[in-house]
Amino acid sequence: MASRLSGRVLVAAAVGTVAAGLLTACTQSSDDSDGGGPAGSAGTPSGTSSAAPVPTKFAAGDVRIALVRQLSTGDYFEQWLAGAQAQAKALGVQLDVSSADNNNDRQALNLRQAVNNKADAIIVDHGFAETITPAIAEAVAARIPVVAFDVDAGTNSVAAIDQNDAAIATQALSVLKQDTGGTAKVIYVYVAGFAPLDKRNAVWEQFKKDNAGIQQVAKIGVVNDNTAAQVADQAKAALQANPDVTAIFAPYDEFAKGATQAVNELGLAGKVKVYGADISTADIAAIAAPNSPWVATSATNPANVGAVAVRAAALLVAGHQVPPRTEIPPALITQRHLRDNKIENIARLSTAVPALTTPDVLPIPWLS
Ligand code: SR1
Repeated sequence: MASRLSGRVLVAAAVGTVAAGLLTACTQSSDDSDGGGPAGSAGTPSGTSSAAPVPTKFAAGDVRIALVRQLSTGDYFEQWLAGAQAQAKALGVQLDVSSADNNNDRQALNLRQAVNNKADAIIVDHGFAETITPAIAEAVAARIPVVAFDVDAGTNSVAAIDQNDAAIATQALSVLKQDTGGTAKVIYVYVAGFAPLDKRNAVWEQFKKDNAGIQQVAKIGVVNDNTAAQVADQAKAALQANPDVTAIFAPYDEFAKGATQAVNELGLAGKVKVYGADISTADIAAIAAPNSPWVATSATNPANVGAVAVRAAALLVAGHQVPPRTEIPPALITQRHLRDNKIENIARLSTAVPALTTPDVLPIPWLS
């Protein structure tokens, strides 16, 4: 099984990359002609050899992009921000970051503030549709280019960027099915309202319909500053109430960390396996640890996704067209693959699975 799964890691990622590259339809671009005009080779930022002239506004270091976040704690969100900041630095743009710490009203307020401050572009990172869509509509009405990551923007007038959440759930569940033979009592970790989790949930609902032997015996979940620890408590209670459980589907790494902790603390690692989503260096350590119950995860590289979002915003500022929807494909990462290849951190994983890095998705023509 090990080599078959290793092969699938690469195949799944490669297919998704092609899909992302096939997007051709285009959406809004900025009306700001300052951003689109070339500056000539004198404006080339240091460290780059420009294939295209650097737009004037970028050469002048005059571009401000607001990043309006719903959440910021946890490995995923920290890595995503690091990738966004590195890309912003490479482009010479100022990235103004706000986080609402899961306070949805505050996120809408932060977005309105970015509009009032006349940001050159706004990236909305997660958010609940009910609170964020009116504020996004105001940004669009103010003719500010908007990039919407992992959020239902309620309009086609933004550039949407997502991970392929259906593939994330499908890849993790394919291993669950393989390991259990399609018959298992399962604890499911889910919180409604987060667009990526809702999309993964749709796959789980269909998976249960398609696999009569899969029985969800408990649904748990919380998203806050202490997600992993609180999911661990919930998972422990659910495992104790359902001693015949053999699998936990936890499609967010904070969920999977909590589920893993619960299984370990109850001494059930030989019996209950965890199927997750996302990846980080800490997650790799948790998955590859001796006797770890966390056996598979499906993930993109969050830093890469953050970089793609900033490139989308920069392209719009420069007057380039960006596809209305860009989907970043995930790769399936198994415990066996990590152990066999002695992968201990994200850097090694990125080398082993090159498709996790997608410089070809929304490339910047003036940046080599
Ligand atoms: C609470 S939403 C968490 C998810 O957002 C990103 O899409 C990550 O993949 C994470 O699983």
